[in-house]
Amino acid sequence: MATAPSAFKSLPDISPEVAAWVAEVAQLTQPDRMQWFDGSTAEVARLRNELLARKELMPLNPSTFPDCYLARSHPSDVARVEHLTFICTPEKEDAGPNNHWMAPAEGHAKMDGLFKGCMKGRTLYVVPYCMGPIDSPYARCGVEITDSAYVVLNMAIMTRAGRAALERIAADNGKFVKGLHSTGELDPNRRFIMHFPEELSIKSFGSGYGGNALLGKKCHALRIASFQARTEGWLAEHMLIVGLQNPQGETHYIACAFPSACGKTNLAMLIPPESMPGWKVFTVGDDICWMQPGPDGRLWAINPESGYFGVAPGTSPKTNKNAYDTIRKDTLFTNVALTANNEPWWEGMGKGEPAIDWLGNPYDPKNGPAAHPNSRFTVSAHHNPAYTKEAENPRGVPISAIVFGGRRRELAPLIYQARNWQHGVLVGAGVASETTAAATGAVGIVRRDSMAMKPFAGYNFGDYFQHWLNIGAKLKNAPAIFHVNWFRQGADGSKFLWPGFGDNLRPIAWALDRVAGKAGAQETAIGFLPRPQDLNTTGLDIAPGALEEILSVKPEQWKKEMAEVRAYLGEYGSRTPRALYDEVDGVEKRLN
Ligand code: OXD
Ligand code: MN
Repeated sequence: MATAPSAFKSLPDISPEVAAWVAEVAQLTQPDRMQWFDGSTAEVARLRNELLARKELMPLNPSTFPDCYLARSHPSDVARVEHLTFICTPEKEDAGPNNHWMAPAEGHAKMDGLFKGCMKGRTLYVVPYCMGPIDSPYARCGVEITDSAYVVLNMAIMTRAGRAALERIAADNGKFVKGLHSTGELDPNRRFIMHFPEELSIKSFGSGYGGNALLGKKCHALRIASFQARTEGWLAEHMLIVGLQNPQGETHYIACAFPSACGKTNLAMLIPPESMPGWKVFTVGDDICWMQPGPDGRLWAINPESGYFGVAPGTSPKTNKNAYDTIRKDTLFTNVALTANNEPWWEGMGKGEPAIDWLGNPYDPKNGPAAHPNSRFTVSAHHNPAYTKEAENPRGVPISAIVFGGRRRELAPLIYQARNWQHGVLVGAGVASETTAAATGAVGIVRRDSMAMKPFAGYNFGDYFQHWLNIGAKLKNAPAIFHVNWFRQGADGSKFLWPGFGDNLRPIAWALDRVAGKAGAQETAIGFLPRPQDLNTTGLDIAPGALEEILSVKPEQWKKEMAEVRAYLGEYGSRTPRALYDEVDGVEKRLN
Protein backbone atom coordinates (compact mmCIF):
# COMPACT_ATOMS: atom_id res chain seq x y z
CA MET A 1 0.00 0.00 0.00
CA ALA A 2 1.36 3.41 -0.92
CA THR A 3 1.97 5.71 2.00
CA ALA A 4 0.98 9.37 1.94
CA PRO A 5 3.87 11.74 1.10
CA SER A 6 5.27 12.72 4.49
CA ALA A 7 5.00 16.45 3.68
CA PHE A 8 1.34 15.94 4.53
CA LYS A 9 2.06 14.06 7.71
CA SER A 10 2.44 15.77 11.04
CA LEU A 11 5.93 15.27 12.51
CA PRO A 12 4.96 12.69 15.16
CA ASP A 13 3.43 10.53 12.39
CA ILE A 14 6.54 10.26 10.22
CA SER A 15 8.49 7.62 12.17
CA PRO A 16 6.67 5.26 14.57
CA GLU A 17 10.04 4.33 16.13
CA VAL A 18 10.78 7.97 16.99
CA ALA A 19 7.24 8.56 18.22
CA ALA A 20 7.42 5.51 20.51
CA TRP A 21 10.70 6.68 22.04
CA VAL A 22 9.38 10.24 22.51
CA ALA A 23 6.33 8.84 24.35
CA GLU A 24 8.57 6.74 26.59
CA VAL A 25 10.74 9.77 27.44
CA ALA A 26 7.69 11.97 28.08
CA GLN A 27 6.40 9.35 30.49
CA LEU A 28 9.71 9.51 32.38
CA THR A 29 10.34 13.25 32.31
CA GLN A 30 6.72 14.53 32.64
CA PRO A 31 6.95 17.74 30.57
CA ASP A 32 4.12 20.29 30.57
CA ARG A 33 4.36 20.75 26.80
CA MET A 34 5.89 18.97 23.80
CA GLN A 35 7.18 20.59 20.66
CA TRP A 36 8.60 18.90 17.57
CA PHE A 37 11.20 20.99 15.76
CA ASP A 38 10.46 21.17 12.03
CA GLY A 39 13.59 23.12 11.01
CA SER A 40 11.71 26.10 9.54
CA THR A 41 12.91 29.68 9.94
CA ALA A 42 9.52 30.51 11.49
CA GLU A 43 10.12 27.90 14.19
CA VAL A 44 13.63 29.23 14.85
CA ALA A 45 12.25 32.78 15.17
CA ARG A 46 9.54 31.61 17.56
CA LEU A 47 12.06 29.85 19.83
CA ARG A 48 14.37 32.84 19.72
CA ASN A 49 11.55 35.17 20.71
CA GLU A 50 10.70 32.95 23.66
CA LEU A 51 14.29 33.14 24.87
CA LEU A 52 14.39 36.90 24.31
CA ALA A 53 11.19 37.34 26.30
CA ARG A 54 12.68 35.32 29.17
CA LYS A 55 15.92 37.38 28.91
CA GLU A 56 17.88 34.19 28.29
CA LEU A 57 19.06 35.72 25.03
CA MET A 58 20.01 39.34 24.38
CA PRO A 59 20.01 41.04 20.99
CA LEU A 60 23.34 42.61 20.03
CA ASN A 61 23.82 45.91 18.21
CA PRO A 62 21.47 45.50 15.23
CA SER A 63 23.33 47.87 12.92
CA THR A 64 26.81 46.36 13.35
CA PHE A 65 25.84 42.77 14.32
CA PRO A 66 22.45 42.14 12.69
CA ASP A 67 20.57 39.05 13.91
CA CYS A 68 23.27 38.33 16.49
CA TYR A 69 22.45 37.34 20.05
CA LEU A 70 24.24 36.72 23.32
CA ALA A 71 23.55 33.89 25.74
CA ARG A 72 25.20 33.57 29.14
CA SER A 73 25.60 30.13 30.63
CA HIS A 74 25.59 29.31 34.32
CA PRO A 75 29.06 30.39 35.59
CA SER A 76 29.87 26.80 36.58
CA ASP A 77 28.81 25.40 33.21
CA VAL A 78 31.32 26.70 30.69
CA ALA A 79 33.18 23.71 29.22
CA ARG A 80 33.08 20.00 28.51
CA VAL A 81 33.29 17.88 31.65
CA GLU A 82 35.50 14.92 30.83
CA HIS A 83 35.50 13.65 34.43
CA LEU A 84 31.69 13.34 34.26
CA THR A 85 31.60 11.75 30.80
CA PHE A 86 31.14 7.98 30.65
CA ILE A 87 31.14 5.18 28.09
CA CYS A 88 28.79 2.41 29.20
CA THR A 89 29.74 -0.88 27.55
CA PRO A 90 28.98 -4.27 29.13
CA GLU A 91 32.73 -4.94 29.50
CA LYS A 92 34.92 -2.26 31.10
CA GLU A 93 37.83 -3.32 28.87
CA ASP A 94 35.82 -2.33 25.79
CA ALA A 95 35.61 1.30 26.96
CA GLY A 96 39.34 1.17 27.73
CA PRO A 97 41.53 3.18 30.06
CA ASN A 98 40.97 6.19 27.81
CA ASN A 99 37.37 6.47 29.06
CA HIS A 100 35.45 6.59 32.30
CA TRP A 101 33.26 3.53 32.40
CA MET A 102 30.01 2.48 33.99
CA ALA A 103 28.01 -0.71 33.47
CA PRO A 104 24.99 0.03 31.21
CA ALA A 105 22.38 -1.02 33.80
CA GLU A 106 23.98 1.20 36.43
CA GLY A 107 24.33 4.09 33.97
CA HIS A 108 20.67 3.88 32.95
CA ALA A 109 19.51 3.62 36.57
CA LYS A 110 21.56 6.64 37.57
CA MET A 111 20.42 8.74 34.63
CA ASP A 112 16.78 7.70 34.75
CA GLY A 113 16.75 8.69 38.42
CA LEU A 114 17.90 12.18 37.39
CA PHE A 115 15.51 12.42 34.43
CA LYS A 116 12.45 11.27 36.41
CA GLY A 117 9.98 14.16 36.38
CA CYS A 118 12.76 16.65 35.45
CA MET A 119 10.69 18.37 32.74
CA LYS A 120 7.71 19.22 34.96
CA GLY A 121 6.80 22.81 34.17
CA ARG A 122 9.04 22.71 31.10
CA THR A 123 8.72 22.10 27.36
CA LEU A 124 10.11 18.92 25.85
CA TYR A 125 11.57 19.67 22.43
CA VAL A 126 12.06 16.88 19.88
CA VAL A 127 14.89 17.67 17.46
CA PRO A 128 15.39 15.18 14.62
CA TYR A 129 18.74 15.82 12.96
CA CYS A 130 21.00 14.45 10.26
CA MET A 131 24.80 14.43 10.60
CA GLY A 132 26.05 14.92 7.04
CA PRO A 133 24.27 15.90 3.81
CA ILE A 134 20.72 14.53 3.97
CA ASP A 135 21.22 12.54 0.76
CA SER A 136 24.66 11.16 1.64
CA PRO A 137 25.03 7.42 2.20
CA TYR A 138 27.70 8.34 4.76
CA ALA A 139 25.33 10.53 6.84
CA ARG A 140 23.71 9.19 10.02
CA CYS A 141 20.68 10.51 11.90
CA GLY A 142 19.70 11.09 15.47
CA VAL A 143 16.96 12.65 17.55
CA GLU A 144 17.75 14.88 20.50
CA ILE A 145 15.10 15.38 23.14
CA THR A 146 15.92 18.41 25.25
CA ASP A 147 14.24 20.89 27.58
CA SER A 148 16.50 23.74 26.44
CA ALA A 149 15.34 26.07 23.66
CA TYR A 150 18.95 27.39 23.51
CA VAL A 151 20.08 23.85 22.64
CA VAL A 152 17.44 23.62 19.89
CA LEU A 153 18.64 26.91 18.36
CA ASN A 154 22.24 25.68 18.39
CA MET A 155 21.28 22.29 16.93
CA ALA A 156 19.41 24.11 14.16
CA ILE A 157 22.71 25.74 13.15
CA MET A 158 25.10 22.86 13.78
CA THR A 159 23.09 20.07 12.12
CA ARG A 160 20.53 19.53 9.36
CA ALA A 161 17.63 19.48 11.80
CA GLY A 162 13.88 19.15 11.30
CA ARG A 163 11.42 17.43 8.98
CA ALA A 164 13.92 16.24 6.34
CA ALA A 165 15.99 14.46 9.00
CA LEU A 166 12.89 12.73 10.36
CA GLU A 167 11.98 11.62 6.86
CA ARG A 168 15.43 10.17 6.40
CA ILE A 169 15.08 8.29 9.71
CA ALA A 170 11.83 6.81 8.43
CA ALA A 171 13.56 5.87 5.17
CA ASP A 172 16.41 4.29 7.21
CA ASN A 173 13.83 1.93 8.76
CA GLY A 174 13.58 3.90 11.98
CA LYS A 175 17.29 3.63 12.85
CA PHE A 176 18.59 6.65 14.75
CA VAL A 177 20.77 7.67 17.68
CA LYS A 178 18.66 8.50 20.73
CA GLY A 179 19.96 11.55 22.59
CA LEU A 180 18.19 12.58 25.78
CA HIS A 181 19.18 15.88 27.37
CA SER A 182 18.00 18.02 30.25
CA THR A 183 19.71 21.00 31.81
CA GLY A 184 18.32 19.76 35.13
CA GLU A 185 19.24 22.26 37.84
CA LEU A 186 22.71 22.92 36.32
CA ASP A 187 24.12 21.45 39.49
CA PRO A 188 27.70 20.18 38.90
CA ASN A 189 26.98 17.43 41.43
CA ARG A 190 24.08 16.18 39.35
CA ARG A 191 25.79 16.39 35.96
CA PHE A 192 26.66 13.36 33.81
CA ILE A 193 27.15 12.71 30.11
CA MET A 194 26.63 8.98 29.45
CA HIS A 195 27.00 7.06 26.23
CA PHE A 196 25.60 3.62 25.50
CA PRO A 197 27.32 2.87 22.17
CA GLU A 198 25.85 -0.59 21.69
CA GLU A 199 22.35 0.89 22.06
CA LEU A 200 23.20 3.97 19.96
CA SER A 201 22.03 6.14 22.83
CA ILE A 202 23.17 9.12 24.88
CA LYS A 203 21.86 10.56 28.16
CA SER A 204 23.14 13.97 29.22
CA PHE A 205 21.95 15.74 32.37
CA GLY A 206 22.80 18.93 34.22
CA SER A 207 24.69 21.01 31.65
CA GLY A 208 23.67 23.43 28.91
CA TYR A 209 27.22 23.85 27.53
CA GLY A 210 27.70 23.00 23.84
CA GLY A 211 29.95 19.96 24.00
CA ASN A 212 27.81 18.44 26.77
CA ALA A 213 24.40 19.45 25.46
CA LEU A 214 24.44 19.65 21.64
CA LEU A 215 24.31 15.89 21.41
CA GLY A 216 24.83 15.71 17.64
CA LYS A 217 28.38 17.03 18.05
CA LYS A 218 30.87 15.34 20.37
CA CYS A 219 28.46 12.74 21.82
CA HIS A 220 26.99 11.43 18.56
CA ALA A 221 29.38 12.47 15.77
CA LEU A 222 32.48 11.35 17.70
CA ARG A 223 31.83 9.02 20.64
CA ILE A 224 28.89 7.02 19.31
CA ALA A 225 29.98 7.36 15.66
CA SER A 226 33.54 6.16 16.35
CA PHE A 227 32.06 3.00 17.89
CA GLN A 228 29.63 2.57 14.99
CA ALA A 229 32.40 3.30 12.47
CA ARG A 230 34.49 0.48 13.87
CA THR A 231 31.75 -2.06 13.35
CA GLU A 232 30.89 -0.66 9.90
CA GLY A 233 34.45 -0.14 8.58
CA TRP A 234 34.88 3.63 8.52
CA LEU A 235 36.45 6.41 10.63
CA ALA A 236 34.77 9.12 12.74
CA GLU A 237 37.47 11.62 13.62
CA HIS A 238 38.12 14.92 15.41
CA MET A 239 39.42 16.57 12.23
CA LEU A 240 38.91 19.64 10.11
CA ILE A 241 38.60 19.19 6.35
CA VAL A 242 40.03 21.84 4.06
CA GLY A 243 40.46 22.13 0.30
CA LEU A 244 43.61 23.78 -1.05
CA GLN A 245 43.82 24.96 -4.62
CA ASN A 246 47.37 25.54 -5.84
CA PRO A 247 48.36 28.18 -8.40
CA GLN A 248 48.08 25.47 -11.13
CA GLY A 249 44.37 25.17 -10.28
CA GLU A 250 44.55 21.69 -8.69
CA THR A 251 42.53 21.20 -5.51
CA HIS A 252 43.49 18.70 -2.81
CA TYR A 253 41.64 18.03 0.42
CA ILE A 254 43.34 17.32 3.71
CA ALA A 255 41.95 16.23 7.08
CA CYS A 256 43.72 17.50 10.20
CA ALA A 257 43.41 16.33 13.79
CA PHE A 258 44.51 18.75 16.49
CA PRO A 259 43.40 18.67 20.13
CA SER A 260 40.72 21.17 21.21
CA ALA A 261 41.57 24.87 20.84
CA CYS A 262 44.80 24.27 18.86
CA GLY A 263 43.64 26.23 15.82
CA LYS A 264 41.52 23.80 13.77
CA THR A 265 39.04 26.53 12.90
CA ASN A 266 41.89 28.87 11.93
CA LEU A 267 43.48 26.31 9.60
CA ALA A 268 40.10 25.36 8.12
CA MET A 269 39.54 29.02 7.16
CA LEU A 270 43.14 29.98 6.39
CA ILE A 271 43.83 32.99 4.18
CA PRO A 272 46.98 32.50 2.07
CA PRO A 273 49.73 35.05 2.68
CA GLU A 274 50.05 37.73 -0.02
CA SER A 275 53.47 36.30 -0.87
CA MET A 276 51.79 33.04 -2.01
CA PRO A 277 49.64 34.34 -4.86
CA GLY A 278 47.32 31.95 -6.68
CA TRP A 279 46.48 29.75 -3.66
CA LYS A 280 42.84 29.39 -2.63
CA VAL A 281 41.44 27.72 0.48
CA PHE A 282 37.98 26.18 0.90
CA THR A 283 36.50 25.08 4.22
CA VAL A 284 34.63 21.78 4.26
CA GLY A 285 34.60 21.39 8.04
CA ASP A 286 36.33 22.72 11.15
CA ASP A 287 35.91 20.03 13.80
CA ILE A 288 34.62 16.61 12.76
CA CYS A 289 35.30 14.36 9.78
CA TRP A 290 33.74 11.03 8.82
CA MET A 291 35.84 9.05 6.33
CA GLN A 292 35.01 5.95 4.32
CA PRO A 293 37.23 3.92 2.00
CA GLY A 294 35.84 4.54 -1.50
CA PRO A 295 35.63 2.12 -4.43
CA ASP A 296 38.74 3.82 -5.88
CA GLY A 297 40.85 2.86 -2.84
CA ARG A 298 40.97 6.42 -1.57
CA LEU A 299 39.50 7.79 1.66
CA TRP A 300 36.42 9.98 1.13
CA ALA A 301 35.32 12.45 3.78
CA ILE A 302 32.20 14.33 4.80
CA ASN A 303 31.76 16.96 7.48
CA PRO A 304 28.78 15.74 9.51
CA GLU A 305 28.11 19.26 10.83
CA SER A 306 26.58 22.27 9.12
CA GLY A 307 27.91 25.06 11.35
CA TYR A 308 30.80 26.10 13.53
CA PHE A 309 30.87 26.15 17.33
CA GLY A 310 34.12 28.08 17.53
CA VAL A 311 36.20 29.57 20.33
CA ALA A 312 35.77 33.37 20.21
CA PRO A 313 38.88 34.63 22.08
CA GLY A 314 41.79 35.15 19.71
CA THR A 315 39.52 35.54 16.66
CA SER A 316 40.51 38.76 14.88
CA PRO A 317 40.91 40.05 11.34
CA LYS A 318 44.61 39.19 11.71
CA THR A 319 44.30 35.65 13.05
CA ASN A 320 41.21 34.50 11.15
CA LYS A 321 39.60 37.10 8.92
CA ASN A 322 37.18 34.57 7.45
CA ALA A 323 35.87 33.59 10.90
CA TYR A 324 35.72 37.24 11.91
CA ASP A 325 33.66 38.08 8.82
CA THR A 326 31.52 34.96 9.23
CA ILE A 327 30.29 36.02 12.67
CA ARG A 328 29.17 39.56 11.83
CA LYS A 329 25.58 38.47 11.27
CA ASP A 330 23.17 35.71 12.22
CA THR A 331 25.38 34.42 15.03
CA LEU A 332 24.72 33.12 18.51
CA PHE A 333 27.44 34.16 20.97
CA THR A 334 27.87 32.47 24.32
CA ASN A 335 29.81 33.94 27.27
CA VAL A 336 31.54 36.75 25.38
CA ALA A 337 31.90 40.27 26.84
CA LEU A 338 30.11 43.39 25.55
CA THR A 339 31.34 46.81 24.51
CA ALA A 340 29.54 49.98 25.59
CA ASN A 341 28.01 49.83 22.10
CA ASN A 342 26.42 46.43 22.75
CA GLU A 343 28.80 44.66 20.41
CA PRO A 344 30.44 41.34 21.31
CA TRP A 345 34.00 41.57 22.61
CA TRP A 346 36.73 39.11 23.55
CA GLU A 347 40.42 39.04 24.34
CA GLY A 348 42.55 39.03 21.19
CA MET A 349 39.90 40.79 19.08
CA GLY A 350 42.41 43.53 18.41
CA LYS A 351 39.99 46.44 18.75
CA GLY A 352 37.34 47.94 21.00
CA GLU A 353 37.06 47.75 24.77
CA PRO A 354 34.93 45.62 27.05
CA ALA A 355 32.32 47.38 29.18
CA ILE A 356 30.41 44.33 30.51
CA ASP A 357 32.11 41.03 31.28
CA TRP A 358 30.83 37.55 30.35
CA LEU A 359 28.97 37.29 33.66
CA GLY A 360 27.06 40.50 32.93
CA ASN A 361 28.99 42.65 35.43
CA PRO A 362 30.73 45.95 34.64
CA TYR A 363 34.18 44.98 33.38
CA ASP A 364 36.99 45.16 35.92
CA PRO A 365 40.35 43.65 34.92
CA LYS A 366 40.79 42.55 38.53
CA ASN A 367 38.09 39.91 37.91
CA GLY A 368 40.03 38.20 35.11
CA PRO A 369 39.33 38.10 31.37
CA ALA A 370 36.29 39.99 30.07
CA ALA A 371 35.17 37.11 27.83
CA HIS A 372 35.31 33.56 29.16
CA PRO A 373 38.40 31.86 27.62
CA ASN A 374 36.06 29.17 26.23
CA SER A 375 33.40 31.63 25.04
CA ARG A 376 31.96 30.56 21.71
CA PHE A 377 30.19 31.54 18.52
CA THR A 378 27.64 29.32 16.78
CA VAL A 379 27.15 30.15 13.13
CA SER A 380 26.07 28.50 9.91
CA ALA A 381 28.90 27.28 7.66
CA HIS A 382 27.17 29.02 4.75
CA HIS A 383 28.24 32.43 6.08
CA ASN A 384 31.93 31.57 5.80
CA PRO A 385 33.51 33.43 2.83
CA ALA A 386 35.61 30.25 2.25
CA TYR A 387 32.55 27.96 2.21
CA THR A 388 32.49 25.40 -0.58
CA LYS A 389 29.50 23.54 -1.99
CA GLU A 390 31.66 20.42 -1.69
CA ALA A 391 30.54 20.41 1.96
CA GLU A 392 27.15 19.29 0.58
CA ASN A 393 28.55 16.68 -1.78
CA PRO A 394 26.91 13.38 -0.77
CA ARG A 395 30.00 11.46 -1.93
CA GLY A 396 32.29 13.61 0.22
CA VAL A 397 35.73 14.79 -0.86
CA PRO A 398 38.83 12.62 -1.47
CA ILE A 399 41.52 13.03 1.16
CA SER A 400 45.12 13.39 -0.07
CA ALA A 401 46.79 13.85 3.32
CA ILE A 402 46.04 13.41 7.00
CA VAL A 403 47.77 15.85 9.31
CA PHE A 404 48.12 15.35 13.05
CA GLY A 405 49.31 18.09 15.35
CA GLY A 406 49.58 19.33 18.87
CA ARG A 407 50.57 22.30 20.94
CA ARG A 408 54.17 21.54 21.97
CA ARG A 409 56.62 24.16 23.22
CA GLU A 410 59.52 21.89 22.27
CA LEU A 411 60.35 18.61 20.56
CA ALA A 412 57.95 18.33 17.62
CA PRO A 413 59.27 20.06 14.47
CA LEU A 414 57.17 22.38 12.31
CA ILE A 415 56.21 19.45 10.06
CA TYR A 416 57.30 15.90 9.30
CA GLN A 417 55.96 13.09 7.17
CA ALA A 418 55.43 9.58 8.44
CA ARG A 419 57.23 6.84 6.51
CA ASN A 420 53.99 5.02 5.65
CA TRP A 421 50.45 4.43 6.98
CA GLN A 422 51.54 2.12 9.82
CA HIS A 423 54.17 4.58 11.00
CA GLY A 424 51.55 7.33 10.59
CA VAL A 425 49.23 5.48 12.97
CA LEU A 426 52.03 5.56 15.56
CA VAL A 427 52.50 9.28 14.91
CA GLY A 428 48.76 9.82 15.48
CA ALA A 429 48.70 7.60 18.55
CA GLY A 430 51.59 9.60 20.01
CA VAL A 431 49.94 13.02 19.58
CA ALA A 432 50.37 15.08 22.73
CA SER A 433 49.38 18.63 23.51
CA GLU A 434 49.24 21.21 26.24
CA THR A 435 45.70 21.36 27.64
CA THR A 436 43.49 24.40 26.94
CA ALA A 437 40.29 25.98 28.25
CA ALA A 438 37.99 23.85 26.05
CA ALA A 439 37.66 21.35 28.89
CA THR A 440 37.41 21.86 32.62
CA GLY A 441 40.76 21.27 34.36
CA ALA A 442 44.31 22.59 34.51
CA VAL A 443 45.51 24.48 31.43
CA GLY A 444 49.02 24.09 29.94
CA ILE A 445 49.79 20.50 31.03
CA VAL A 446 51.14 18.19 28.28
CA ARG A 447 48.92 15.15 27.89
CA ARG A 448 48.78 12.38 25.32
CA ASP A 449 45.79 12.87 23.05
CA SER A 450 45.92 10.13 20.41
CA MET A 451 44.54 11.37 17.07
CA ALA A 452 43.14 14.30 19.17
CA MET A 453 40.46 11.79 20.20
CA LYS A 454 41.28 11.30 23.90
CA PRO A 455 38.00 12.87 25.06
CA PHE A 456 36.03 11.50 22.12
CA ALA A 457 36.86 7.90 21.21
CA GLY A 458 33.86 5.77 22.21
CA TYR A 459 35.92 2.63 22.83
CA ASN A 460 39.31 1.25 23.90
CA PHE A 461 42.16 3.12 22.21
CA GLY A 462 44.05 -0.17 21.72
CA ASP A 463 41.20 -1.41 19.50
CA TYR A 464 40.95 2.01 17.89
CA PHE A 465 44.63 1.89 16.82
CA GLN A 466 44.02 -1.57 15.34
CA HIS A 467 40.97 -0.20 13.49
CA TRP A 468 43.15 2.52 11.96
CA LEU A 469 45.62 -0.14 10.81
CA ASN A 470 42.75 -2.20 9.34
CA ILE A 471 41.41 0.79 7.40
CA GLY A 472 44.89 1.49 6.02
CA ALA A 473 45.17 -2.11 4.85
CA LYS A 474 41.98 -1.61 2.78
CA LEU A 475 43.23 1.51 0.99
CA LYS A 476 44.99 1.17 -2.34
CA ASN A 477 45.63 4.92 -2.34
CA ALA A 478 46.02 5.78 1.33
CA PRO A 479 46.53 9.45 2.20
CA ALA A 480 50.06 10.37 3.28
CA ILE A 481 50.31 11.15 7.01
CA PHE A 482 52.05 14.21 8.49
CA HIS A 483 52.52 15.83 11.90
CA VAL A 484 52.71 19.60 12.47
CA ASN A 485 53.45 21.87 15.42
CA TRP A 486 52.83 25.60 15.07
CA PHE A 487 53.64 26.23 18.73
CA ARG A 488 57.40 25.77 19.18
CA GLN A 489 58.90 28.37 21.50
CA GLY A 490 62.41 29.75 21.86
CA ALA A 491 64.74 28.57 24.61
CA ASP A 492 63.52 31.32 26.95
CA GLY A 493 59.93 30.16 26.33
CA SER A 494 58.77 33.69 25.66
CA LYS A 495 57.68 33.64 22.05
CA PHE A 496 56.55 31.39 19.23
CA LEU A 497 59.27 30.68 16.67
CA TRP A 498 56.84 30.19 13.76
CA PRO A 499 54.48 33.03 12.75
CA GLY A 500 51.55 30.62 12.25
CA PHE A 501 48.13 31.51 10.77
CA GLY A 502 48.34 32.21 6.99
CA ASP A 503 51.99 31.10 6.92
CA ASN A 504 50.87 27.60 7.95
CA LEU A 505 50.08 27.19 4.27
CA ARG A 506 53.85 26.90 3.62
CA PRO A 507 54.40 23.55 5.37
CA ILE A 508 50.99 22.35 4.13
CA ALA A 509 51.98 23.21 0.54
CA TRP A 510 55.17 21.19 1.07
CA ALA A 511 53.02 18.27 2.29
CA LEU A 512 50.89 18.42 -0.87
CA ASP A 513 54.02 18.54 -3.01
CA ARG A 514 55.30 15.46 -1.16
CA VAL A 515 52.06 13.68 -2.03
CA ALA A 516 52.58 14.67 -5.66
CA GLY A 517 56.19 13.43 -5.48
CA LYS A 518 57.46 16.94 -6.23
CA ALA A 519 59.13 18.08 -2.97
CA GLY A 520 62.49 17.33 -1.46
CA ALA A 521 63.05 16.24 2.13
CA GLN A 522 65.64 15.00 4.57
CA GLU A 523 65.15 11.55 5.98
CA THR A 524 65.42 11.52 9.77
CA ALA A 525 64.79 9.00 12.52
CA ILE A 526 61.22 10.27 13.02
CA GLY A 527 60.26 10.61 9.36
CA PHE A 528 60.78 13.01 6.44
CA LEU A 529 61.35 16.69 7.22
CA PRO A 530 61.61 19.57 4.77
CA ARG A 531 64.99 21.22 4.65
CA PRO A 532 64.66 25.03 4.84
CA GLN A 533 65.10 25.20 1.05
CA ASP A 534 62.19 22.76 0.50
CA LEU A 535 59.67 25.23 1.92
CA ASN A 536 58.30 28.24 0.09
CA THR A 537 59.80 31.03 2.22
CA THR A 538 59.21 33.96 -0.17
CA GLY A 539 58.04 36.86 1.98
CA LEU A 540 58.25 34.83 5.20
CA ASP A 541 59.05 36.98 8.23
CA ILE A 542 60.95 34.81 10.69
CA ALA A 543 63.86 35.39 13.10
CA PRO A 544 67.33 34.31 11.89
CA GLY A 545 67.97 30.68 12.76
CA ALA A 546 64.35 30.00 13.79
CA LEU A 547 63.51 27.97 10.69
CA GLU A 548 66.56 25.73 11.13
CA GLU A 549 65.61 25.29 14.79
CA ILE A 550 62.01 24.21 14.09
CA LEU A 551 63.14 21.91 11.29
CA SER A 552 65.55 19.99 13.50
CA VAL A 553 65.25 16.69 15.35
CA LYS A 554 66.96 16.47 18.74
CA PRO A 555 67.81 12.80 19.29
CA GLU A 556 68.04 13.03 23.09
CA GLN A 557 64.59 14.62 23.36
CA TRP A 558 63.14 12.09 20.92
CA LYS A 559 64.61 9.11 22.78
CA LYS A 560 62.80 10.33 25.89
CA GLU A 561 59.62 10.89 23.85
CA MET A 562 59.71 7.38 22.39
CA ALA A 563 60.21 5.85 25.82
CA GLU A 564 57.12 7.78 26.96
CA VAL A 565 55.13 6.70 23.89
CA ARG A 566 56.09 3.05 24.53
CA ALA A 567 54.92 3.34 28.15
CA TYR A 568 51.72 5.05 26.99
CA LEU A 569 50.96 2.26 24.49
CA GLY A 570 51.48 -0.16 27.35
CA GLU A 571 48.49 1.39 29.14
CA TYR A 572 46.24 -0.37 26.63
CA GLY A 573 47.79 -3.74 27.47
CA SER A 574 47.15 -6.59 25.08
CA ARG A 575 44.75 -4.44 23.02
CA THR A 576 47.66 -2.38 21.63
CA PRO A 577 48.63 -3.71 18.18
CA ARG A 578 52.07 -5.28 18.00
CA ALA A 579 52.69 -3.27 14.81
CA LEU A 580 52.85 -0.03 16.82
CA TYR A 581 55.62 -1.40 19.04
CA ASP A 582 57.45 -2.42 15.86
CA GLU A 583 57.22 1.21 14.75
CA VAL A 584 58.56 2.46 18.12
CA ASP A 585 61.43 -0.02 17.81
CA GLY A 586 62.14 1.32 14.32
CA VAL A 587 62.30 4.97 15.42
CA GLU A 588 64.48 4.08 18.41
CA LYS A 589 66.86 2.09 16.22
CA ARG A 590 67.20 5.01 13.84
CA LEU A 591 67.82 7.42 16.72
CA ASN A 592 70.75 5.37 18.03
C1 OXD B 1 35.28 21.62 20.63
C2 OXD B 1 36.27 20.86 21.42
O1 OXD B 1 34.44 22.30 21.22
O2 OXD B 1 37.04 20.10 20.80
O3 OXD B 1 35.32 21.51 19.40
O4 OXD B 1 36.31 20.98 22.65
MN1 MN C 1 36.66 19.96 18.76
